[in-house]
Amino acid sequence: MPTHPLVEQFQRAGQGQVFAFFDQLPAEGQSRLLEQAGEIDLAEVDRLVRTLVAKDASAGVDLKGLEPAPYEPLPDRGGDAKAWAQAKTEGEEVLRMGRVAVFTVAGGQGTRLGYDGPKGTFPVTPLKQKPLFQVFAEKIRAAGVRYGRPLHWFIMTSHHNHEATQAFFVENRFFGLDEKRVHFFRQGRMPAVDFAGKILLESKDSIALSPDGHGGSLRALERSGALELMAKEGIDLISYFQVDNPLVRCVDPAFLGWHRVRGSEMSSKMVTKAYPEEKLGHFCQQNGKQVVVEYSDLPMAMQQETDANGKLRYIGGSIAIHVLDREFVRKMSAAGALPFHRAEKKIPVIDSAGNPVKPEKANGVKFELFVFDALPFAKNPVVIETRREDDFSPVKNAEGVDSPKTSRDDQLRQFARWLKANGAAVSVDATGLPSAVIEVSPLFGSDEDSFADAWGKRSPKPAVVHGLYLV
Ligand code: UD2
Repeated sequence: MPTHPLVEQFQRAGQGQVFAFFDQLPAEGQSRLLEQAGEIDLAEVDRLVRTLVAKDASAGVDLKGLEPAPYEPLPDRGGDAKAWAQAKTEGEEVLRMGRVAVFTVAGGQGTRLGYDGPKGTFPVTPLKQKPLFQVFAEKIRAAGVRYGRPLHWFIMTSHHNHEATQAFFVENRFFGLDEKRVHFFRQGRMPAVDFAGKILLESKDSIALSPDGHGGSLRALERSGALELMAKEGIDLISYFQVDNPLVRCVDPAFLGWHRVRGSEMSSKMVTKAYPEEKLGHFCQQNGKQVVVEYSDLPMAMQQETDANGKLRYIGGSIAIHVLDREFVRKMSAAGALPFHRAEKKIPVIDSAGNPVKPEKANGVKFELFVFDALPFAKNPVVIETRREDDFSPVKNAEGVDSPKTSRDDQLRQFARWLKANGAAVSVDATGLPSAVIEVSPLFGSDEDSFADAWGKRSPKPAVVHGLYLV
């Protein structure tokens, strides 16, 4: 039987081991392996092995000339109130014109949370235990009503959770959204290699493949036809956020407005870091370009540096909320546009006899793309400050920081704050945490403004708020 052309290509590239058990496999296994092999760009793998795995590959991030990036502070923290107001007006305008799509990256595996299903299905709200996806869906529905244009929502999944994610939406009738405006697509995968650069097998008929990182979203948006669809629908702005953060404003007029006013191709939100070791990327600039340096890449001494007033010098923490121009995404979706990062991992493999091995220590390298690596290529990138309590309280760990408990408490604080700001009596502790369990449905109010409008129209209003669900 002639050798399959793909097998020959792998052999020529020095990756013939991928097909070591091919002849022993039933037809089904053979086609599975061939299909997976067909996903792999051998030239890309070869380049990554030379630049990121080989002994002489340059290690670490270049810190030469690194400085903190400038940002637009909030009006009550020294920012220009008029410019913020103008930005908000501009943002409301693009929302009314239907030029904005929402985009959630939801391909991660929730390993740290110890949760098995897609992370978006994790229950997060204090009273109704709504899952993350429902919180976003309702915010998106509410924004559609507020601005008179229903929004399209794109959700990036991974091979691992694609079916389960879609099924969850079907079971829940898309949480009231028009299903024609909810679009799912899978992110790409990358093969893991051993320290000699050889692609690893997970089983005889399956390559050790893993998601290509949230930066893979840019090429997945293009490959899936999402950008095409946006162009047809007159959408040129993409509101990007991560699946783990129930406080996020899925669309934020002021943020969209800053992006427009500045002629930015990719904009970002920052919070001031709560403490030096906080696990956030840092907004920096280097040789006139904006960059994000991940927490693991910025030496602790630099993370701890302070200015003359004792304020952290690298204060701008990235919370992974961006606005991207559609055409900028198209440009950045080209192969090789974004750099890959390497991560040494314990990768379950098979040995040369085909027996499964669960390694005790890192046995190989995975490759990942990060979305913020597009920033240095963006024209006029702008960073705006946001209040953590308005935009960021992720669910990442089972316990401790960024856990279901901290996120629930932050949601409760937000609901209490909105109520108090509008004259309701809510008893709270010194941290603003209410003693009663309150929940505000995004369909009632999803930010300060929409809440104030809805509360203003509410009649009768409770004078004192004990337990409450507002919908
Ligand atoms: C990310 C940022 C960090 C900070 C923090 C805020 C990186 C490397 N670090 O840290 O700087 O902004 O978020 O919360 O980004 N995802 C995919 N596909 C993938 C990998 C991830 O869709 O292949 C999604 C995942 O579902 C999640 C998001 O990307 O929504 C973040 O991924 P993470 O949990 O790996 O990032 P984290 O918390 O280390």
